Amino acid sequence: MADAYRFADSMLVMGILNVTPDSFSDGGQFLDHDAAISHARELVGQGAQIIDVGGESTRPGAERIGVAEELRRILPVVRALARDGIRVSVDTMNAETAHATIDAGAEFINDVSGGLADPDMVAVAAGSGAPYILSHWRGHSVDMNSRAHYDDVVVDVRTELLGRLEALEAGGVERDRIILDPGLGFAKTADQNWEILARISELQSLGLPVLVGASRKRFIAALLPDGASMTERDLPTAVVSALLADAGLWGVRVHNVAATTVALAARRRLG
Ligand code: PMM
Repeated sequence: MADAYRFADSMLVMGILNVTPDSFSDGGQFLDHDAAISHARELVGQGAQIIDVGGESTRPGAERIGVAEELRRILPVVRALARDGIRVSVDTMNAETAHATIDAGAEFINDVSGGLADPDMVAVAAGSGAPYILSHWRGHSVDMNSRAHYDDVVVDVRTELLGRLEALEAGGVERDRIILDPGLGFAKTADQNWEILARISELQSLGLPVLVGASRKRFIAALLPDGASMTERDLPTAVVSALLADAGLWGVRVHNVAATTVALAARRRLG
């Protein structure tokens, strides 16, 4: 993998910046561009090495928005962060958005659909030269829960990721700029998410860096008492981050960067 995005000595922490009115855990908080930019700076101060900027919610049941609205939400934010020297990934399923934000200084394409949602994405990823985060995905959020049927979730996710990896390579995205992500919560039940985490080495055995996004998701919330707040999900998220660091993961994508940074610091002292 190219040195520019290898984080060899420790696990990378990617801070989430959802510039959306409706994301499940932080929707509406950072819709204002200035609020979004200052939150990103705060996350960097807390230890995030990359800020993942998204303008379209993928919460279960979410409706799609158009590219114009997505770009209106995120493009000025991406531009401002890149100008600050902050490494940005763009969380989008749209080729046009990926193209415009890479032009504006984003460094990574984070496509939760693994190139399946937009037929032009593979070509844009190929032409951009940018590292591409390839997630496991079976369909849009509006009905993804009905697609959570697997013989063996880890084997099936691995096989489907491998299929997309081959398609991306055939389309001109070199293997050494692909990062794999099991897409926790995307067409997966709570038990399936835990199974994937427990057997993450089976995905790592494909020989590519692996990123995981467990932060604040419902299967994490299920560890807490009923009625626990969204921010209470940050403690179990941080614990999972530390355990994944033990597994040699490339990175975690989290909302509360400070909590994960502290968990990783504790792990380092023990390691
Ligand atoms: N999850 C969400 C959005 N983007 N990107 C990657 N690479 N992996 C994920 O698991 C992932 C993602 C949904 O969560 P959010 O609404 O909190 O951003």
